[in-house]
Amino acid sequence: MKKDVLEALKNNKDVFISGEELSKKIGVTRTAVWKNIKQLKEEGYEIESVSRKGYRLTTEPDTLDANVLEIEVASKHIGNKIYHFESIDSTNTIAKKLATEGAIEGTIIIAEEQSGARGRLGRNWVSPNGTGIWMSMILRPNIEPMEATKITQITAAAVALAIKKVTGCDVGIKWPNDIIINKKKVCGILTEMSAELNCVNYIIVGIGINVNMNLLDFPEEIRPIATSIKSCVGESVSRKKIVTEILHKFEELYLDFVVHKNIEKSMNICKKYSVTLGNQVKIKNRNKEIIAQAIDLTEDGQLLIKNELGEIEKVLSGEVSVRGLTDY
Ligand code: BTX
Repeated sequence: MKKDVLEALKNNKDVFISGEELSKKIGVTRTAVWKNIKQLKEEGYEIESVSRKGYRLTTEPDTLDANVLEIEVASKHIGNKIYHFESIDSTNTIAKKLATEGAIEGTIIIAEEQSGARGRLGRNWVSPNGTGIWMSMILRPNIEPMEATKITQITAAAVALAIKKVTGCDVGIKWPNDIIINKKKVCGILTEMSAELNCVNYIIVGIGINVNMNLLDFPEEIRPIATSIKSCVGESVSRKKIVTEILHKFEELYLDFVVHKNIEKSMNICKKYSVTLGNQVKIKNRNKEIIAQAIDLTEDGQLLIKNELGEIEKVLSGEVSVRGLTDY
């Protein structure tokens, strides 16, 4: 019911809506309306109440509350169900649990803070309270397990476009899973999968974005390699707007891939924003380390490199540093 009251207020932003109108619209008593307004105010919404005129929403907090996000995203597919947590260990872990219990494709798990967030290969991901976007998406694409790398590329394309659109920041995609600003990491993507030999049960895509942190909010050891959107823009930015834009862009690119089997649009975005292509890269894979020239991305989301012997090789995954273009 709180969601209905909020939705009615948001749809009438900056104009008054009477308690009576609200109660009729939502089908509850005026006392119930009043109670919900009180609760919304406690959550940080600024709602003006004037007798004989009613209520008017003036300012919204930058919360990632599920009710608000569901209204904003208004999605048919990605974001059709949103779970919001104040503090959890990892949105990917919760997403896996929900996926195992049957959660539908498009379900989003988002948290204000993570205490045990994961990066690739068991590394950790710093996720302080209220300043970032820490979220996971549950997907159930009808694809071969080998194709999961494409999902990471689709996500990178969606995140890069969304950050660019909402903030105007100059973003780059460092293959395969980082978004960078000013040579530093602003976002990491972690794709995890449950699959049989030739079919995918579900894919969890975890997205971590540093939005409103100051440099000193990062632990000392990652300060040289991490940045935030706030550091780029110079002021705090609405996390809600970024999340909404990511989910819209992702839905468009993802459906293009799973419904129309078209990955070209996403790969073109990845190529356009790539900071990897055309540069000399160092690739660490297990115990091997090679220096090579990054020349292209394949339709499968793999990196094509030319090694020191002039041979062309495909790289499926690995730790990549781009010489001179990223600080890590
Ligand atoms: P990655 O393995 O590519 O990057 C992890 C490395 O990045 C760390 O070892 C550290 O050096 C650095 N790092 C850690 N935290 C940050 C940060 N906040 N900003 C910049 N650099 C950092 C990248 O893995 C994938 C990260 C995915 C995180 C999301 S958050 C939502 C979801 N839940 C979850 O547990 N993981 C994902």
